[in-house]
Amino acid sequence: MKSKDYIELEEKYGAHNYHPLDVVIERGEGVWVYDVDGNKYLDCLSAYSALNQGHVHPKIYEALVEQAKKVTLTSRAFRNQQLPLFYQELSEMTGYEMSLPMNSGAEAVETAIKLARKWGYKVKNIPYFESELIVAGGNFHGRTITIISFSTEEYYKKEFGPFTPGFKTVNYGDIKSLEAAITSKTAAIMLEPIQGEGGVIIPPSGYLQNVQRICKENNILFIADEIQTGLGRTGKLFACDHENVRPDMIIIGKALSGGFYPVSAVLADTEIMGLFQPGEHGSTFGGNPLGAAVARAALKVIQDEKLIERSLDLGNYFINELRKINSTHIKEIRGKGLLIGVELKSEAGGARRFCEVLKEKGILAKETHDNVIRFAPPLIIDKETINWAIPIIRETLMMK
Ligand code: IF1
Repeated sequence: MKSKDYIELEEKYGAHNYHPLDVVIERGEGVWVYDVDGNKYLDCLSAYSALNQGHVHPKIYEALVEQAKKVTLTSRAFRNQQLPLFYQELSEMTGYEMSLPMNSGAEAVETAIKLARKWGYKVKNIPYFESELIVAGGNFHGRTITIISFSTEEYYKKEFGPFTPGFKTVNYGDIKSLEAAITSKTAAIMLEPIQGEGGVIIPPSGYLQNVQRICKENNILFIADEIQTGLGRTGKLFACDHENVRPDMIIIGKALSGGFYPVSAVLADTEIMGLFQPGEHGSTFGGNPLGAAVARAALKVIQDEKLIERSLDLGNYFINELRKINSTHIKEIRGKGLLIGVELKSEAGGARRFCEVLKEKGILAKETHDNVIRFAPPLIIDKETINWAIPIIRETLMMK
């Protein structure tokens, strides 16, 4: 079967909730993927940062296979051998005393919201059912009903109400707007330290520090959604580390399993995480031994291969090379580490057409919000490969 046959099948039998580029990937290795017609591409999306360690990393693969031979799922009704080691290693790596494993990012976000609400009632003494959570305009935290309830993107929510109450939106990057939204019932503020889906939006320098300060002054929890920005993507373990900020809770997912298997988690200290009581929260698959083994290996790869340092160095290099491209289409290039957005002017005709051409030339990148091309290759990428990609990106951005 050729690409077009697979595409036909997919369009016929699958829900049309996506509009993917027409590349049918058969195999991936490191930073490269291969389609069913034998073409080779550089993956500059990394499954939205889930593939920081690259495709089919041999060490993570080995961990997956070894664990799959033994036991894959116990449920949390029983204990398993992998989970305690995962907890310990995650804690040692991140400096948070405890964690709670889930599967998808959205589930971990929901978990953090539940925990923040509980903290609001038990610790802050907010009257029951009156807790408020502050979020930012332009956010992306997932697709569940509660999460889309506080999306500011019409398209994600318009036809899916009624919505979950208890959320207030402030302007991202604007401290005054945050201050104005706080009441005695505010339990938490939840933010992405860089908005990925929003178009690689980096808040003004000092913003995260100010958020942290205001949270402390007002007895509010600071929750950072680092599902996309965490685990080395921006050149630090967490994007909050760029401002030396330590949120009360951090949510991670995506690269936590190096793309093999959905594993997400909420990180917090005992004082907060300790509030959950048996039976109040859970998941059939969350914390399963296969996922835990995969995540342990994925974290080890980040450390052993110094992917955080790589991301910082090569990210700087990549951005500088992109900045040398003298295309009239470019409005702004921004990024941290290997999370890079090239924003095009509105008259450029949309980012999608450039992504289509990049694909033809062997680079997979995805537009976000009409006018931004996101470049976020696996963190294992090397300078040579960036040097290969730059002329292609230049050529593409120079087209009429
Ligand atoms: C899709 C976007 C990226 C996330 C942050 C939570 C989640 C995500 C900061 C939810 C997920 C995804 C989902 C994916 C595309 C992708 C995405 F364009 F949609 F917004 F990365 F930029 N917090 N992001 O970025 O995690 O439940 O999906 O595991 O196709 O919806 P999830």
